[in-house]
Amino acid sequence: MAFDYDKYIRPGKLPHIWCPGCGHGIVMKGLIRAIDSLQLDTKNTAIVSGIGCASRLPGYMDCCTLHTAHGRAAAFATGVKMAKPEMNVILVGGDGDGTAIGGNHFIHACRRNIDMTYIILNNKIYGMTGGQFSPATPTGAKASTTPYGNPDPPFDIAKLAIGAGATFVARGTAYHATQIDKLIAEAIQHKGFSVVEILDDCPTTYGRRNKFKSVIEMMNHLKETSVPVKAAEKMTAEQLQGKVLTGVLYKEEKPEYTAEYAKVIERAQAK
Ligand SMILES: Cc1ncc(C[n+]2csc(CCOP(=O)(O)OP(=O)(O)O)c2C)c(N)n1
Ligand code: SF4
Ligand SMILES: [Mg+2]
Repeated sequence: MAFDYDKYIRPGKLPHIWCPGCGHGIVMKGLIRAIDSLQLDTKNTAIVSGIGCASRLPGYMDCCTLHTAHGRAAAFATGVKMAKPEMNVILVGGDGDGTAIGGNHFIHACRRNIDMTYIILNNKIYGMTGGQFSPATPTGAKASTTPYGNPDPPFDIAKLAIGAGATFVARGTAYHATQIDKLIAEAIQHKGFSVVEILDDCPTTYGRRNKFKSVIEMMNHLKETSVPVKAAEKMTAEQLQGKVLTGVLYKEEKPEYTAEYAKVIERAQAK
C-alpha cells in the first residue's frame, strides 16, 4: 500500500507555496516518513522554523508548529525544549535563515547540546526574497546581489556545526530522497543537538542564474557532486576534489543541556 502522507498534513493547508521542482517538498516527505517510522506522537512533537521558503515547511505539518522570526528558530525552539523537555523538538529552515541572520543562534544551540534536531535545507541562496547570496553560496556563483560572481567563500554548514559542538551531524541531498528519512530518524533518536544538512535546489532563483537548464540537471549535479562517507574512505584526495560527503559525518555522546539544567535547579533548591 502507498505511504499515507496525508495523515501528517494539516487539513486545508495545501497547495503549498513552493515552485515546481523545488527540493523543499522532497525534504518534507522525508521528515514525514521519519516521524512515521519512529511513531512520534504529533501532539508531543514541535516543529519550529524561522522565515523563508524552507521555513514554510512546518505550516503544512499537522504537529505542534511555530513559524517564528527570521533566523530565530533556534531561540524559540530552545524555549520550547526548556519549558517542555519531554517534547520532541525539530527545527527546519534554510541556509540563509540558519547561517546568516540566525548564525549566532545556530552556533550557540550547537554549543549547548540541547536535545533537538535542526534540519537545514541548503539550496545555496535566499530563495524567498529573490535570490540574494547566502553564506552557503559557492564562490563565483551568481545571485541577484552578486551578478558578476560571488567573491565570498561559502560555509561548510556541517563542519560549522561540528566545530560549534553539535553532537550528531549528517548530510544528505534531495536527489537521495530515500536516505533523508533515515538520516532524520537517526538524528531525532540522538540525545543531544543534531544537525541534518540537506543539499537541495532552488531552480527559480539559483538554477536559472547559474545556467542549470532544468531541475533534472540540478538533481544530477547533487548526485554527481556527493559521495557517501564510506565510499570516500577508499578514494584519493584527487578523486574527492569538488565533492561533498553524505551520510552520518559525526556522532558523539555528551551531557545534554536540559538534563544538566535540571541538576542545576536541583542543586539550587537543595541550598
Ligand atoms: C528580519 C528580517 N530580515 C530579512 C527578511 C527577509 N527574508 C525573508 S526570507 C529570507 C531569506 C530566506 O533564505 P533561506 O533561509 O535560505 O530560505 P529559502 O527561501 O532559500 O528556502 C530573507 C532575507 C525577513 N523576513 N526578516
Ligand atoms: S523560490 Fe526557490 S526555494 Fe523558494 S519555493 Fe521557489 S524554488 Fe523553492
Ligand atoms: Mg536558501
